[in-house]
Amino acid sequence: MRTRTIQRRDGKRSGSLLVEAVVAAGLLSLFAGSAYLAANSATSSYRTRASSAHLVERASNAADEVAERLRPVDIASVTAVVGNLTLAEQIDFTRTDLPSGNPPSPVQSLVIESDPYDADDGVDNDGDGLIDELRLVWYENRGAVGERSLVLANGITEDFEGEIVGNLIDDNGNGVTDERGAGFAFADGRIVFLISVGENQNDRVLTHTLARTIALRNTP
Ligand SMILES: [Ca+2]
Ligand SMILES: [Ca+2]
Ligand SMILES: [Ca+2]
Ligand SMILES: [Ca+2]
Repeated sequence: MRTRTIQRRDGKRSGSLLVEAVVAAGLLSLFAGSAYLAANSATSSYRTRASSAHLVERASNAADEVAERLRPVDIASVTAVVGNLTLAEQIDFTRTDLPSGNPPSPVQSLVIESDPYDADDGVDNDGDGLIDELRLVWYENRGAVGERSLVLANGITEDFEGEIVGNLIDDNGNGVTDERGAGFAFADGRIVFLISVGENQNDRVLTHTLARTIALRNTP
């Protein structure tokens, strides 16, 4: 069973300023030298400690949903809201490929957020075997009139596979420190979507991790 450190969140989220920034500069430099990206230049699954076809499908479906929404997008329209100063846990973007004369494209967002049925308290509140799990949600006009949303993935592990969040150590050696269970990185005009999903099977928490590099509309 996966072991966890659960007394590590104190103040972390409240102290993590949501800094909106143009994507390329900071995160690109963060990931450019990463051995992780070097080993994952294309779609890949790796470090599967224990898995199942169902878990593989869940991770793959989530990546498909992200890729479908990002491929038509101009990278220049993407901004990242950096939640934990490692992987971006929210990206906002608009469509710029629509015919002229159309109304302005609404702002879309892809957000990694807490599962509303399992508060961030170190307890498995909903009894599904995962503690404080996350989910991936697509929004249109988030927080504004006419907001629409769709949950794209549930059961994202709180921490990325092999990582313990909050100890300032890159436990899994992927070049990123204290990353949570899913997020977005940027490299060479592409977006890298990373996700660890988990589920309880016979009182064992199985996990599967996937990284997918997505070329956007104007990626060279
Ligand atoms: Ca909880
Ligand atoms: Ca849970
Ligand atoms: Ca790491
Ligand atoms: Ca760590």
